[in-house]
Amino acid sequence: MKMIGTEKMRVEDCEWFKDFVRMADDGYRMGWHERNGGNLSYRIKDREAKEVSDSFNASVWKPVGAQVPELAGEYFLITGTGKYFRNICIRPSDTLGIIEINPEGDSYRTVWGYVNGAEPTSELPTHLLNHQVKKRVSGGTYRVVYHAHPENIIALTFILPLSDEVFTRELWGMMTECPIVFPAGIGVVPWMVPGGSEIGLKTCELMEKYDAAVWAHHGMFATGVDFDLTFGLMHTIEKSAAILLKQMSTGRERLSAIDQDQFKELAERFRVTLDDRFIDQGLTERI
Ligand code: 2HA
Ligand code: ZN
Repeated sequence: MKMIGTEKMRVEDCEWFKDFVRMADDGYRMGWHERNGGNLSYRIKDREAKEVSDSFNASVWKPVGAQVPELAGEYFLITGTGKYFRNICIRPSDTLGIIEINPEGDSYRTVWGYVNGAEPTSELPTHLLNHQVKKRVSGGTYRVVYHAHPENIIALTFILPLSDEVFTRELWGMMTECPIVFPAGIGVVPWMVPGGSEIGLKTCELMEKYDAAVWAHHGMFATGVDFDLTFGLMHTIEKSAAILLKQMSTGRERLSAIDQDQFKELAERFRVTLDDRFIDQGLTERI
């Protein structure tokens, strides 16, 4: 029977839930989630949370390990700690959970999922701190935070200087669409211990300006309005990193490249603002 207006749904039947599961599975198939590597979270819309609230069963409040007052009362669908991305599509209620943030923004409780007793990802502080920043700077449109371990971008963190300028300049230069896909550039976090608020605070500082941040010798965080844009951003950056590594591996000199004027043409044609510090032609030579 179809009820109008206040229709109640099973979490597993919601489009946003299916899209989350499909994105996680796509990431696994890309090879970005060995073992329990990586994590994914989605800030659920109020209307979507209401539709499934009948299936919520609240557990006890626990500390987030960070202050996220701007996320008070929000619900998140988020991967569980120790869970394998390759199992998400076959065991979603075991590998995923929905959490609610308390009114003070310092604690969370599980309201759905983690049926075998798991907790949210060890990267919960970074996810929530990134959501808080992106919600604020995007006027509430950003909803997805994604962490993966793509091999080419990780490899680059061993051979390029760990700076936003060099990573952005090099990756933009590999594929014409890159400056259009991430016109603000990307940030780089030096090696830090994962899983705490310290790395979360450093990452969310970068998320004030960028949609993606590389974690040296570890992986990458990408954020976006929806699953397509966030997955697409991770995919584009990783592909560009692969092209850079391939051309470096040949040991041959570059005979041509996208030049400064061509970047300007791109910016005009696609109406994006490209920061000059990322298209400094001298930079590549200075590496
Ligand atoms: O194991 O990727 O950074 C999950 C992670 C931690
Ligand atoms: Zn990781």
